[in-house]
Amino acid sequence: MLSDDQLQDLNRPLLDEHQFRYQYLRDLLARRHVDAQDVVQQLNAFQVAIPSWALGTGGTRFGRFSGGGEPRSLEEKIDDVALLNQLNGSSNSISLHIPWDIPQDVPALQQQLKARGLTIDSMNSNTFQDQPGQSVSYKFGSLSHTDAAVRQLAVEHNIECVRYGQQLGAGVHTVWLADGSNFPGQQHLRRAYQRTAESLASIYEAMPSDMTMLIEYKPYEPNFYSMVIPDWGTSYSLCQYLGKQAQVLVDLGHHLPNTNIEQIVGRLRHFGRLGGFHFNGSMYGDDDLTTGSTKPFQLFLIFNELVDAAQDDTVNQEAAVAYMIDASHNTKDPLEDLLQSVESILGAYAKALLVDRAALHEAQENNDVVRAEEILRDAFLTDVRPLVAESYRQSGGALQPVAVYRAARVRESLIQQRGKLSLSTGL
Ligand SMILES: [Mn+2]
Repeated sequence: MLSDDQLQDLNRPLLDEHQFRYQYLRDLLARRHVDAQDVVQQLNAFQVAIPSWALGTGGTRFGRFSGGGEPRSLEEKIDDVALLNQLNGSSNSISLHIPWDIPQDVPALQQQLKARGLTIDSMNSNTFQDQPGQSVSYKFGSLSHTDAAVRQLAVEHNIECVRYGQQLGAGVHTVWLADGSNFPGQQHLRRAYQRTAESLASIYEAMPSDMTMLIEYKPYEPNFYSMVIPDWGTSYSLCQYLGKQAQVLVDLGHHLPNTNIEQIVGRLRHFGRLGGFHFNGSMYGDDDLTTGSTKPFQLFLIFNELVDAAQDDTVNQEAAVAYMIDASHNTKDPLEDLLQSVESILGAYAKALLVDRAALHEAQENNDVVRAEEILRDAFLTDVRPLVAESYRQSGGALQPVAVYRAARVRESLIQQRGKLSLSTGL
């Protein structure tokens, strides 16, 4: 982390222009009867969890190009998230992946988290690859496998994740399955679903009453003919089968091209089954690009649904939505990418907060298509960067996190400490 003095020194040359731009936007919004400080406060409260696996360079099927200075241990991953949170005030939790992040010393880890002002957000199980010495293989599936011994191993692994989560205070256990088939006839489609439901029930029963199970879906990859949980409908049906503590997780990259994701979000909020998000950017599939880099309007429309539901008394507000980033990059400095991603998310949220909901409702009721669309476009096209920067400032962060990160030469010092070829993920 940077010292407070260092951060203030780096902010100082940026402050004058920031205040000019923020004042202008505040006056502009006041004319529309929007209180800028009110929006900034909601941004201040918004937190998005950082996944441990995004802190290092991700691999592809073809190669991996390390950027250097990557965290070598869970402790160093926590240090990196603490730095991100210091810069943007919006990343105060971390998602762990088991077995990549098995804690060696739980009390010491808890102490480190506390000292850094961080919490563990979610535990993520891994049955998409075999671990060294594993007794049976996940090659043909895990929770859905035809062999009861494989299913048992996968269930036990998930329960192990739940137990680590309990020790570390994680409120969420996330299940994403790679299970499926590559060829027609390979797998009995109904029976694979049934076996998965039963395996999930065994895990669900082992969860404490204050933990949420998030069930993530994905239409293809690594299996290309069928995935056992390919879509939100399947996730939703499994949640219905399991009970109230099961919720659907929407990963933005886990849809077929041109899917109307905002509509899925609206539906799941309506049913009280939207439990979490994995933010990333997608051009074609599970590309894991920077959030907001390719389809910023879609990201805004998703937040528009979330804000609309949050402000609607008829929508069940009980279930909390866990916001997480799920990405892994091959070309960018991972920390710069995460700062960009969080900034895009905050920007989309801020724009959604600017939508004139009463006017939009009226236009919708009157079937005024153009007016309704213009209301959304007006909010989307507002430059909200001063609101986001003000939120950073009020949280004690950097006015421009990426610029400050570079000016502080953070990567260079991490390379000095950790070396050029350090490795952090199991990907
Ligand atoms: Mn995901």
